[in-house]
Amino acid sequence: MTTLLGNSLKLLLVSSPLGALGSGSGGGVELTLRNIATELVRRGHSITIVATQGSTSWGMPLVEIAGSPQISAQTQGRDAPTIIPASSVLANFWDYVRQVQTDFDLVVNFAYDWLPFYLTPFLKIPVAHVVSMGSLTEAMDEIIERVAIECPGTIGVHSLAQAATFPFANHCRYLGNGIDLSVYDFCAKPSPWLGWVGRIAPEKGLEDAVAACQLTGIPLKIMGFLQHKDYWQQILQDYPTAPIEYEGFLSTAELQKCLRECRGLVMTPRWVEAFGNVAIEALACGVPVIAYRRGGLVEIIEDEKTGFLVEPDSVSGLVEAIGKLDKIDRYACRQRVERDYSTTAMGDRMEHWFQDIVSK
Ligand code: HBI
Repeated sequence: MTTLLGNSLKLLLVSSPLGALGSGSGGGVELTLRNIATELVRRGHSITIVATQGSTSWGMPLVEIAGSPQISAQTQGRDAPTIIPASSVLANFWDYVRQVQTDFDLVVNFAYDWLPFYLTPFLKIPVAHVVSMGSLTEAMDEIIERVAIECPGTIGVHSLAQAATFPFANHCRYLGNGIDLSVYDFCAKPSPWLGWVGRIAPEKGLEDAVAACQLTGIPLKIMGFLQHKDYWQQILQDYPTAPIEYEGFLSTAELQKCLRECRGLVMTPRWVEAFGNVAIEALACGVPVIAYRRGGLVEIIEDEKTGFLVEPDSVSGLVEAIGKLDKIDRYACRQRVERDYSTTAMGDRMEHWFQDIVSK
């Protein structure tokens, strides 16, 4: 079987060890892995997904592995030690990879964890690492840099801003990201409310979006995985009269049905978002994005054209941008995603990357 760029590859995609694919606990990586896998199958490559027991694989070949999940990397301090729990699902993932590696051309690692990077030189086949976050700990920076130098061209990042957080920025391969535009319906005439989408956790800064809606009186629909219950309760206590509604953790189809109707999406990251999948999902529906000028979002949103980039952590900046939403041409938002973030555009970047690694 040959594909656009040569013969088809046998790819082993190893998921994030946080929780089951489809549960939301893996955050943006779940959508990223799904879109990459689906697009590469469409291009004639063969895919096998390794993920935690209870995962969905959207109809693609899946190997479910049991074991204890990793602690979320962004909850650790910069000097956090590498922790591997008893009966670690991550260690079980890579035991499996070692056993079957000769049946594949390339492993694609989606875990932001020390072990897959450390094991890379021990394996017989190459590993392409899709790094899902910016710099978080010394131990991760050190082990990713070692692989970046020993296995040149195998460290993939979603944005230049994310690469810039690492001391080895110039060793990173830009991947961007991509979504299947056919599942996002353009909406020309929005409803009056605003949207906020993401894991409900401190690094996502939801309280600022709630504060801005309290000030403007514009209702806010909140969608996403309720990861941090105390954090959510604190917001409800601090803003008892804010016009907010929690819609729950939604499937992509349900998410876009609600998201597309929003006048605008508000993104309030406290940290360097490696990319901002939610931003391209909103833009695909014609929804302008108001975001703090931070991380990968700066490369996605064109200020005053497809949304507004706001002074980081400035609620008044959010309020001012909300007042200007009607200036944005909603169709320009859709066109931006069609140009750079379709699964075709992303698939080209991934296919070139994988072929470059395998041909070395
Ligand atoms: N933490 N330890 C660890 N491993 C991951 O793969 C990981 C994580 N935290 C968050 C995360 N992945 C995903 O939500 C990324 O999409 C951000």
